[in-house]
Formats: sequence, C-alpha cells, structure tokens
Amino acid sequence: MGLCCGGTPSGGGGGAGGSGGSSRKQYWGMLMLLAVACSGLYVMLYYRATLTTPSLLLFPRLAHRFRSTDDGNANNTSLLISQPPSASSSLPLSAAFAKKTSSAGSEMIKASPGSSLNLPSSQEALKAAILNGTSLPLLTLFSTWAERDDLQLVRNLTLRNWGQLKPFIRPVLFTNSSKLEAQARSHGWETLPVSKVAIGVPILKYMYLDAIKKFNSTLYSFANGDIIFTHSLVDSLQAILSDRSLPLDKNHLLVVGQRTNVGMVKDTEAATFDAIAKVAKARGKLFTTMAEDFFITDRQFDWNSIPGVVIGRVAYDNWLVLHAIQQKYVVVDVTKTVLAVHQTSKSGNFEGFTHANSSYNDLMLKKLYKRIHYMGGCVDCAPWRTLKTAEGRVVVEKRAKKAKHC
Ligand SMILES: *[C@@H]1O[C@H](CO)[C@@H](O)[C@H](O)[C@H]1NC(C)=O
Ligand SMILES: *[C@@H]1O[C@H](CO)[C@@H](O)[C@H](O)[C@H]1NC(C)=O
Ligand SMILES: *[C@@H]1O[C@H](CO)[C@@H](O)[C@H](O)[C@H]1NC(C)=O
Ligand SMILES: *[C@@H]1O[C@H](CO)[C@@H](O)[C@H](O)[C@H]1NC(C)=O
Ligand SMILES: *[C@@H]1O[C@H](CO)[C@@H](O)[C@H](O)[C@H]1NC(C)=O
Ligand SMILES: *[C@@H]1O[C@H](CO)[C@@H](O)[C@H](O)[C@H]1NC(C)=O
Ligand SMILES: CC(=O)N[C@H]1CO[C@H](CO)[C@@H](O)[C@@H]1O
Repeated sequence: MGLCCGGTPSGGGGGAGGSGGSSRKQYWGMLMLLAVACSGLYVMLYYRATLTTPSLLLFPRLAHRFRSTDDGNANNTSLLISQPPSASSSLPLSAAFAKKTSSAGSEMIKASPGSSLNLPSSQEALKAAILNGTSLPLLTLFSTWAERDDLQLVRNLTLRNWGQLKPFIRPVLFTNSSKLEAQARSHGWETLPVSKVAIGVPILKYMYLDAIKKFNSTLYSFANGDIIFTHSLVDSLQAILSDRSLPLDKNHLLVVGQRTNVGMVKDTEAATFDAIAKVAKARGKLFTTMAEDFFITDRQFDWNSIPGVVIGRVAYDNWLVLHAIQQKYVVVDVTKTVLAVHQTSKSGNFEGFTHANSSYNDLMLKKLYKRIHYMGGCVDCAPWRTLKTAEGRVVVEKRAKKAKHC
C-alpha cells in the first residue's frame, strides 16, 4: 500500500465495511494505467520537489470530500522532531533484555509469561516452551477482511498458512462476521471484533491495541490477508530478538520487508513452506521497496499516538516506517531472509489506488504533518537489515549507507 506504487488491500483491505466493491472495479484498468503512468512523474514531483499534493493530481474528485475524522492522539509535531522514546516508562524490551544478559550462557532461561525475551536457543525447545506455557509466542499476527467470493481461495490459503506457523506465531482475524469467525477458528486462529473503523475500514492502531490487550506475545503485527509466509519468518524474528548488538533495550522495534508477488497461487503451491518457497522461486517477483505489507512491532510501540490511518489505502505503510525511522526506532528490513508471498489475484498489485477514499490516509497525514517525505519510508531505508550467512544462519547488520531516496 505504498503511496506511490500502490499496494494490496485485496487481502487486508476492503475491511469490515467491504467498501470499494464492484462499482469501483470498472475503474480498475484505467486507474492502474494511470497509477503506473504517473508514478515516475509522481515520484519526481512529490518526493523530490515536494511541489504540491500528489493525491490531488491523481484523485481530484476525492479532494473536496475529505473530512478530518479519527486522528487518534496524533501529534502535529512528532514527525518533525526526532524524539527517542523517553527513558523510563516505555523501555521496549528492557526487562527481558536485562534478564537475558544476566543469564547469558544458560541455554533455557526460565520464563514467565510477562517477560518476553526468554528465548530458548533451539526452535524445538522454544516450541516446547511455548506449548507448555513457559515462553510466549514470538508474534501475534493479525489481519482482517470482508467476505468476497473472488478471494475465497486466497483467504483459505492464508488461513491454512498462518495456522501452520503455530505455536511460534498466533494468528488472529479481526472480524464481526460469524461466518468468517468460524472459518478462521477452524484453522486454529483466534478472532476479535473490529472495534474501530473509519470510511468503513478497520483503523490500524486499534487492531494493535486490541491484540496487545488481549494476547501476550513478544511481538505484534498486522499483515495483509493475502500474504503467506514460511518458517523463515520465525527464523528471522528469533535472530533479531537474540541479537545483542541491536539496542532493543532502548528503542522500539519495527520489522518490515518487501513482498514477493506470485500470481494466482494454487492450493498445492501453498500447501507447505517448501512448496511456497518453490513457487516463489519459479514465478515470484520481488515487489517495490515502496510498499510494506506487514509491520512487526514490540509490545510497547507507540501505537497510542499513531494517527488513525486505515488499512488498504495508500500511504499509511510508508508513513509508519518513516515515523519509526525518524523516532530512531530499531527498524529492520528482513527482505533478504523472510519470504512473504503476496497471492496476487485478478485485482492485481495496485488495488490501493482503486478503492473508494483511496487518499484517505494521505490526506489525514498531510493535514497533521504538512510535508511528508514518503520515500523515506521505503523498506530499504531501514537502518538495519537481516542477511543469511553461508551456513544459512540469519544475522542482523547495520546498513552501511543510506539509499539516496531515503
Ligand atoms: C469516502 O467515499 C465515499 C464514496 O465515494 C464518499 O461518499 C465519502 O464522502 C468519502 N469519505 C471520505 C472521508 O473521503
Ligand atoms: C499477559 O501477561 C501478564 C503478565 O505478564 C498477565 O498479567 C496477563 O494476564 C496476561 N494476559 C493474557 C491475556 O494472558
Ligand atoms: C517446558 O518446556 C521446556 C522446553 O522443553 C522445558 O525445559 C521446561 O522444563 C518445561 N516446563 C514445564 C513447566 O513443563
Ligand atoms: C474455502 O474454505 C471454505 C471452508 O472454510 C470452503 O467452503 C470453500 O469452498 C473454500 N473455497 C475455496 C475456493 O477454496
Ligand atoms: C463489531 O462488534 C463489536 C461488538 O462485539 C462492536 O463494538 C463494534 O462496533 C463492531 N464493529 C463494527 C465495525 O461494526
Ligand atoms: C498543527 O499545528 C499548527 C501549529 O503548529 C496548527 O496551526 C495546526 O492547526 C495543527 N494541525 C493539526 C491538525 O493539529
Ligand atoms: C493528543 C496529543 O498529544 N496531541 C498534541 C499534539 O500537538 C498539539 C499541538 O500541535 C497539542 O496541543 C496536543 O496536545
């Protein structure tokens, strides 16, 4: 859902309200062409010269419709000033960090549900510890979607795939539909009601806040409902959480990565992690660095003060990454080590441009922060990244230099 090159609300988007339905579809072809054709110009005008409001160039008819709605506790100035989180109250992983440091060397550190970083070093031990309740799941991974006949297979494959990541990952569907709830539960998912919407679409921050309130885990993430993962996600999260060179005791964490687009993923192609890796290799295409489809944060991340952006509409992803980088959070790009396959459906890869209210987030953010250098919120602007060693181990390294567009 990058502002420039669009994204994919086809899974996560549409949201509880399921807006942007068939009446919009007819614009699809035209808008996609427009989006692609304009993106070069758009980047130039917008990101380099910051001339004018690009969304108005693309969507003049939406401009006058904007009303300020839920902007949460968003602060007008927080984007302009880099403020590392205050030292006391919100130390992200510090308690656990201290514990980990003090008992370095012991392989299985005694855990309590509240202390998050007590990671057994082997995955088997971690699995056993999560199952017997002495370790927390690594990640609560949530999504939300509306019923849509054309996406039944996509959702079924996502439900099955995220279920296969248990117990390391706890999948959660936000929905008010009893039918979707039953479907999700049959795949071992938890469900929660959608507590807050705007323009008929779930507001991102409340999903995080609700998930954090309801479930204990070390990390939390929204992901679009058409993204399927492999065990590489678990490997990378474990590597990040156990890397002592990362200042996770002082700063919040945000983990993002590029997705790999695969058209029309079949049931068998998504049946196992190996099958997913195989189809990604055979027909996958790494998508732009300008879109993010998942946002893994620590439990104390400042979700309370994040503006009320909604999923499935452009701009929120880049803004969130930009915000985290400006706040000097530990932002890690896991593109090289996490396979996140986007099940590209007929709606394509640029659906974020075709929904009703597609500029909703952009307009809200502009109102709050005036100028936003969205390009600074690209995946490759993350100060850290993961890499794989020759032996296949995941390591984290600080990026040597910033990309120009950042
Ligand atoms: C969202 O889109 C709908 C339908 O196009 C429109 O009626 C409404 O005013 C829009 N709302 C906002 C906040 O832009
Ligand atoms: C989460 O952990 C805290 C203690 O660390 C506990 O008080 C709380 O009940 C737990 N919440 C859930 C939903 O398990
Ligand atoms: C839970 O599993 C871990 C890992 O196998 C083990 O070390 C620990 O003793 C178990 N704890 C309990 C209470 O069963
Ligand atoms: C998806 O799963 C549901 C059951 O949860 C099933 O009724 C439906 O036929 C499946 N659809 C596809 C296209 O796989
Ligand atoms: C979903 O249900 C909850 C109650 O379970 C309600 O508070 C909430 O407003 C509903 N959300 C929507 C979008 O209707
Ligand atoms: C942001 O702050 C400026 C002054 O610093 C103020 O004029 C403006 O109304 C504020 N905007 C919002 C959305 O709070
Ligand atoms: C909710 C909140 O913290 N808002 C603050 C953001 O900034 C404005 C000034 O621009 C303050 O008045 C608000 O208190």
